[in-house]
Amino acid sequence: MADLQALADALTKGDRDTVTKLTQAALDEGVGPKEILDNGLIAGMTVVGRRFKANEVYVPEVLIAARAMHVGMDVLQPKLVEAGVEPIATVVLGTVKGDLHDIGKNLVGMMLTGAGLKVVDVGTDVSPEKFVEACKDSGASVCAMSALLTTTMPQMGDVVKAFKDAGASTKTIIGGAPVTQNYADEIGADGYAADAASAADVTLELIK
Ligand code: B1M
Repeated sequence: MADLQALADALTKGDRDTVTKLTQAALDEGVGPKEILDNGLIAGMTVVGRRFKANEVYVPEVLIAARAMHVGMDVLQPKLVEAGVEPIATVVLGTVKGDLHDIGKNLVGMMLTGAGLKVVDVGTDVSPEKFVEACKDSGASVCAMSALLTTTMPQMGDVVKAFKDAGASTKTIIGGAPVTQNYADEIGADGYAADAASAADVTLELIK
């Protein structure tokens, strides 16, 4: 019988072979792709996120688990498309203009994907215009921004303003080492998260 708990456990360990094998086995047994996604892959990634937040695991473990999530998704994706399963929401994610730091942003992307969201990663050094355009083009309901430099943080305010000026209802979430909740309040961002796992939690709250 398909063991989705074993699949989730294998993902938390970053065991790619077992993730591939158990995802395929569950499909072969007729388990729905959405159930495998929710109770296997996302369940595993949620555990990784919780452990990361609690400092029980660190960046390398998250990267390894995310790679296992990717191989599972490779098996599952065609079946999800066939079954017409849509992602919960689309999130545009990028590092703001003038800023090239992308390690934290990439972790945020992995956690968002792990939470069942579709992520459109627009990279680093992203201008306010590009954020707005990418959200419009992809139909994203959330724009997620990362900044690691005190000098680039003000760009986040410019992006929030650009959405307001465009009359867009897109929610904004910000984070990065120098960013705080106070700063998010100051610039009128809808959400702030201190780490990648919290970014997924806050984003899910924003789209509720
Ligand atoms: Co840079 N750098 N760097 N750097 N760099 C810092 C950030 C710095 C603190 C180092 C220092 O001086 N102690 C300092 C910033 C000072 C400041 O402004 N307060 C600094 C500087 C000054 C610079 C340059 C200006 C140096 C120079 O050239 N003179 C330059 C700027 C280049 C540019 O961006 N235009 C520069 C360049 C670089 C490298 C290219 C060499 C490299 C980046 C490589 C890359 O990203 N591909 C680099 C690195 C690696 C760092 C440090 C050492 C590590 C950053 C990192 O990846 N951390 C950093 C010092 C430090 O932090 N110890 C430093 C690991 C990562 C997992 O954490 O990104 O914080 P972090 O992400 C966290 C959270 O912040 C959060 O989740 C993640 C984990 O859960 N988070 C979000 C991040 N984004 C989020 C978004 C969210 C929510 C949460 O919602 C959307």
